[in-house]
Amino acid sequence: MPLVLLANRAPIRQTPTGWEAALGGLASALLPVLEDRGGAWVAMREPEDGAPLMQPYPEASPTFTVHRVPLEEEEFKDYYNGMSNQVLWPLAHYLVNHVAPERAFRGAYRAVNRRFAEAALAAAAEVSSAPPATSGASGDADPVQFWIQDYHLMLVPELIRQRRPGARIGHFWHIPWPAPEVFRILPSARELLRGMLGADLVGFHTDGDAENFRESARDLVGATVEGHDVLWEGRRVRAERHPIGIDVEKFEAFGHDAHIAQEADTFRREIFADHIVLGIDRLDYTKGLLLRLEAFERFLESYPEMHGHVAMFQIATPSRTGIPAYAQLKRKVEQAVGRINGRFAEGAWTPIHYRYRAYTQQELAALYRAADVALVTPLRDGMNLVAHEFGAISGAAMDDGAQPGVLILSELAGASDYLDGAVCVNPYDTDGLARVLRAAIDLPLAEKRRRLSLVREAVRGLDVHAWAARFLDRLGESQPVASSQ
Ligand code: ADQ
Repeated sequence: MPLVLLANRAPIRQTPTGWEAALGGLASALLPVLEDRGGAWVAMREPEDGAPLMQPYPEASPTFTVHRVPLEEEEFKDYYNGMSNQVLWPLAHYLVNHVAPERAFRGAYRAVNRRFAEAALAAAAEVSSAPPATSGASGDADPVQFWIQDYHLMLVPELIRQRRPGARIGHFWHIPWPAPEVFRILPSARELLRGMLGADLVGFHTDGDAENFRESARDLVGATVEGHDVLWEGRRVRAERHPIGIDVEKFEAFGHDAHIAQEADTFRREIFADHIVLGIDRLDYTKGLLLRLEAFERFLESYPEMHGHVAMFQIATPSRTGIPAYAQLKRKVEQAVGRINGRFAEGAWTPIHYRYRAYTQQELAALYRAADVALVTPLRDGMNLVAHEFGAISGAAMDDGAQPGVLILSELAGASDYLDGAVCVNPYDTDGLARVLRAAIDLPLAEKRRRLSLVREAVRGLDVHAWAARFLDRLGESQPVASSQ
């Protein structure tokens, strides 16, 4: 059955030698599915981007089409920087003080969602010669499945449902879903919820997020909740946990790679410390960078015997640079790094090494391999794949005789529901984090091994290819009509 996938970003990018798969996990998981089933991927086209609006892919023997929805400058600012990333993103992460008033952004969000839905419907009409079912009655199987990704496209399921009532529509929500009392802050909360309830299956990373969604539907639009299902307008909407993971095979191969091992050794020598503490994040206020730096400062204050022996290596990837809060965070992080280094650096030892740029996956792999401790301390996170990547690479390297790394993980990240073996912390507790870091460095080798093995087993159980297959299987099973309401 053909698949029409909708996501904010396209899964392919242009390189000097032609178009190829983008780096993210989503593209690597879903491109093979689309190549196998045929269909389309609908994404936005940013202003100034010259990518084709319709592009058969792969170039050599196309099996599906990438459709791009072109956005004008103002529309992009309001839909993407505005509604998506200054309203929905901070709200979902419970950072209410970052939420901008939605009034100015709502119109563009609606318009762009409508254009995505139109593009998806046009793509569906192209890939299926059979006419779409005209009613939602069971037996009217629509020959196309739709899968919508994330918070940029909340209104799309309902818009598709209105035109193809018998379609199977899935939506995956990659970030946390807040408690109803937080979600209802948005003036358009009900409209957004109704949009998502056009789906048959709504996936989240954790049970807690799925439960918050069901409760929001019950409390805000009066839907009926029955187990994991929401009964809405004569249909059954499943809201359940479908935790994502990484491409395990690829990251474990990085962990066994001799060249990457060599790079890791070189890096360790250059850092000039016995213990390396690693942070890798998009520069985003949800990732807890400032409090992490503060915790490291407490650590240096409390444990002077560690001076000269421990160094933190923090990478921040530029992200959403058009939004003022991100530019402000960048300045604050730079100030904190400067303050701490100015206060504690001695001789050849620098306590914090900070880099503000994107790295290749191979470069990141060398850092993961070299690290003694990974600090993954978001204030909230849907899942957090950095934790998975570290577990896979450090775990594989341990098999080849490398020192096992310790994962320190925020209990407010979805990953903490799954990665047994991680040392869990409250990212707001800087004193606690400093103590945990001290203890992690001194953990006995056997305990480090035991913990890392647990992390790695959990990472293996959440492979991204299995995630996509499980979600789509489940979508295929969904019954378009509710049994009772
Ligand atoms: P993100 O918020 O982007 O994703 P995360 O899951 O941690 O967060 O993924 C970040 C990715 O970016 C990782 O693959 C990492 O390797 C990569 N990365 C980080 N720094 C980099 C750098 N300097 N250079 C290159 N790559 C870098 C959202 C949600 C998460 C959820 C995912 C998937 O916020 O909670 O886990 O979607 O659903």
